[in-house]
Amino acid sequence: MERTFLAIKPDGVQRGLVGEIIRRFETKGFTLVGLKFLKVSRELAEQHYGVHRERPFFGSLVEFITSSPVVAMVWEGDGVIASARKIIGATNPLTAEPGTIRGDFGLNIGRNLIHGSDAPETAQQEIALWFKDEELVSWQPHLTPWLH
Ligand code: 3AN
Repeated sequence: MERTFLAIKPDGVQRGLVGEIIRRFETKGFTLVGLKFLKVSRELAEQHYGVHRERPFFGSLVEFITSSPVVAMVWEGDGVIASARKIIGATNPLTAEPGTIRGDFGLNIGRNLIHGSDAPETAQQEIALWFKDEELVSWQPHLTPWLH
């Protein structure tokens, strides 16, 4: 079953949107398999955002993500990687569609509330970077078989 890594960034936590954001993935029907609340170290931030190392905003991105706690999560379900990206919305909240998390709550590209893995390879890398195997819980909700 496909898994993706999602993180509610410091702005999402500070604005009291943790419940609202988690609710969107829960009510969609995806399965939560990992969850933790942590202050991100500089080392973890630099590894997570490694692909952006040469971008002009890399320094401020690392400053921001390490500035206050985040909620790190792993969600599971068929097609969850692409679907979560749709639920999250475009990188720039000002152009993100209404109905998406960023479209509904975001104002600023540097404060866009949530991170979601963009492809199967990055999802695997990010899950391994943020979670130990024993922190992930494989389980099946006892609901109708078609709900995943
Ligand atoms: P996404 O999070 O939608 O996958 P990426 O991977 O292009 O977007 O960018 C990673 C993060 O870098 C974004 N979530 C955003 O916080 C930040 N970012 C991207 N572009 C800019 C920019 N032009 N100025 C400031 N921050 C940016």
